[in-house]
Amino acid sequence: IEASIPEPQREAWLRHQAGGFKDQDGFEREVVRHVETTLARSLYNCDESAAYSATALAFRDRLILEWNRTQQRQTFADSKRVYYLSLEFLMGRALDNAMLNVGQKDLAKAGLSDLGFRIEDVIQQEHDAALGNGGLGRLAACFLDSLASLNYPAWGYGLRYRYGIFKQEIIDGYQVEVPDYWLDFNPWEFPRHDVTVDIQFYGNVEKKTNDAGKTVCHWEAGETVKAVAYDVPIPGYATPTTNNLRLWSSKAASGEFDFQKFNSGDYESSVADQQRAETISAVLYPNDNLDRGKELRLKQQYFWVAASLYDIVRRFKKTNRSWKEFPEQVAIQLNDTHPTLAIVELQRILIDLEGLEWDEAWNIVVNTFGYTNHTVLPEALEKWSVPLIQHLLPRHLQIIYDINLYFLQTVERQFPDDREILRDVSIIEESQPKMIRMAFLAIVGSHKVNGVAELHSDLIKTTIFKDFVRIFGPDKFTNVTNGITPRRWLHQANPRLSELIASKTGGHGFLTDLTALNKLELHVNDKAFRKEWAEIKYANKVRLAKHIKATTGVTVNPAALFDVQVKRIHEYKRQQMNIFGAIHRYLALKAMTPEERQKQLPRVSIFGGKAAPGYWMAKQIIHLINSVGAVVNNDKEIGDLLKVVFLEDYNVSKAEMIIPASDISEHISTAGTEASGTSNMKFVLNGGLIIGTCDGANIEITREIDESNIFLFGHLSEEVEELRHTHLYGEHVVDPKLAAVFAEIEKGTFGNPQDFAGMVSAVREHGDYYLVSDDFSSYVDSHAAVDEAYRDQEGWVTKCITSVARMGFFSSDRCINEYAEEIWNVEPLKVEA
Ligand code: Z2T
Repeated sequence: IEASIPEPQREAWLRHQAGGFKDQDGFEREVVRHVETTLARSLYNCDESAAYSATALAFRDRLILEWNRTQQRQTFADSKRVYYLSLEFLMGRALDNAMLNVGQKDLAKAGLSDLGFRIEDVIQQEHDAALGNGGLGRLAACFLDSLASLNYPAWGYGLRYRYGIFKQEIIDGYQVEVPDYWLDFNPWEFPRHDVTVDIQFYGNVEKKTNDAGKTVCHWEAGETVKAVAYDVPIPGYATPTTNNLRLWSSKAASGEFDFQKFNSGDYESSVADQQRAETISAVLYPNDNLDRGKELRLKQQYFWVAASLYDIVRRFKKTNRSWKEFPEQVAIQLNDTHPTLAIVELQRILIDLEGLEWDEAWNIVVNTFGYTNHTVLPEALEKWSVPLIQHLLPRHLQIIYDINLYFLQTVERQFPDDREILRDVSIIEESQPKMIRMAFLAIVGSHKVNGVAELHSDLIKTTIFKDFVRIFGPDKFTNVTNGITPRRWLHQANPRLSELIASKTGGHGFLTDLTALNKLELHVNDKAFRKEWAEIKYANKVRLAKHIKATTGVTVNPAALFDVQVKRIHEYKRQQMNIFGAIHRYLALKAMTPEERQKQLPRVSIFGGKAAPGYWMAKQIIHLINSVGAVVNNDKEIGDLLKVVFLEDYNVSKAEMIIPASDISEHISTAGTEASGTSNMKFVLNGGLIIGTCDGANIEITREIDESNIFLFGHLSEEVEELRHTHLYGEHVVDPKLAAVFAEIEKGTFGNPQDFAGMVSAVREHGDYYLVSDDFSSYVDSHAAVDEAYRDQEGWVTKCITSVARMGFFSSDRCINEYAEEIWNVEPLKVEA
């Protein structure tokens, strides 16, 4: 709008507007042009990597045109927008997704083949965009896909980390972390050097009188850092809508300290300042479900939040509306408490910079924000120390105190004789030092709070947030059960299955309305269909077997039952119980006669996942898995009957290969600890069954697919507290089968028992907080039931097809529509196809 082409010249402009390629020939021409000019190579030195780069650039050109049109259309329509604030976006690869979403993968496949390449190999060249830890970050990525596919005017806001989640290597059975420098060649981002925001830190606050004679607070910065926008286009599936993900990168603010020092000869310290500024967006914190309270992390949070809000407010101001209309134009969703400072920042903008009265400003703030909680684990609930906030963000601390004061005053009026509730719900915890409870601040500053699966949403209302339900009433709290995008997690990851489903359900409509999968139930007895279904699973297992051979050297039989647990390594997710179970199976096999052994079902126990670098117990679990594998996989007596493998560097693109190859996957968290889980949905959607506890979304999956199609075991969340109490204060007897496993570990069968002493003593001596012993025998029984069911191959296939047919509920499209209706009050922007 500021610098557009004058009317008379627009016609010429429009005549020359790039069109992107339209057919295979046009695509090939673009690829060759990019190889020869953009990449400065030729047909004599074009390898797969160059073919990838050129293909990506050709598709990027295409995306960019729709992206521009989408932004123009959304600006012109001037309707309410959604802003999804997330510190993590676990995007994975972009090329395959872009080709499928714009409907030109077949064309590209033919074009690349004509130029001498296999599209699968070209796709594999891309480095994952891994700006996230696990479920929370991948959920944000699925949401972006659904928002665009459903034509919602929506932006994601995040940080452009120079280093994403570390690359995991397994060396001598131990995890080693290698930095993930992913920006060498990234065609999917567009630097916007003209879109920058100065972000201030430290300094002090002064009271000043403004032009209207009112006293206002003025925050004098101690340090300023520049935020530079990098935009990533997000194409919707089968729609022209291409939304924007804006990632902020930190740079030294020019003119601040660098040039002064440079001129005075202090070059080195100028460079040091520059590097310090760039450190803010340098690295993703690699913790999943853990808060470590580091100052740099707080700087990241404020940097990102302040830049995003400045951007959002700037866009709103261009519409010349009155402030009270802000919540009718803007919905901001907080992905966990990481962006909670946005609440304080918006209040600061409104009262300090825009001159609104407190109450009017606060109304706007509360109506703008929604907060999603992703965990009840106490160690993951964010708290920031008051002295730290005082130092870094002095004005924000004052505002937080005021928010708390007004909040507690209303609570006091509501519950006049209850002293305890004031202490319990105070945003400030009266500890030494005082701490700010970010979840409480997020609740007070939002109009809706949601959990991510039914059990989880009930739990937050009855445990960690129960007092807030009394204060605000139950309607402020709601549930939105997580979902996954069927585009990536079925169509892209499992193309053959997607085609087979399309052939039986009347086309690819299920990709935009996943409930259409229910038509599959009509074909469950169709012989040819069942046969092809089984063949596809087998082919996916063959592909995984090749990967296992290539990366671990272990030969596995693709006809064996593939038993998969891939997710972040965490005690609450109980990979330790899984590996103890594998040891139990090994001991049982060893105790059998050769005749008995011959009757057993071969099994491959497959693990994958990263441990946070500072999580000692998680690393010990990885080491035990590898140590058990080293023994079992080389035991001649056992042969194919049991293999144990750990796949290194589990990430989104590996998930796309592993998940379609699973027969049974493990979702076995201690009841009440896994908020939802989302890989459980991906496995079932790909025709695998699950063994799991009554936790998170497993419960709703069971409700949808029927309990006859899932292997549930273990104690219920209501029982957990009492069991933990008994372990500590009553008598605690370790399950005898588990005791035998411990005895074997302590005999040294899997290497030095000292290496695994922590895992054993956590159960035996330290109260077994995660109830491994309590659930062990039902876990083992449940695995026996899995074996039994798998022997009946026909029955197994029936279970798988029936389950897939009933998974329609778990699309992230359903999930996003629920957010849009119940929390954001936004509507899709209709587009002509
Ligand atoms: C995370 O991945 C999750 C929760 C967190 O709480 C943090 C991280 Cl990094 C602070 C996961 C949950 O553990 C998982 O159950 C859930 O499915 C996922 O978020 C998405 O909601």
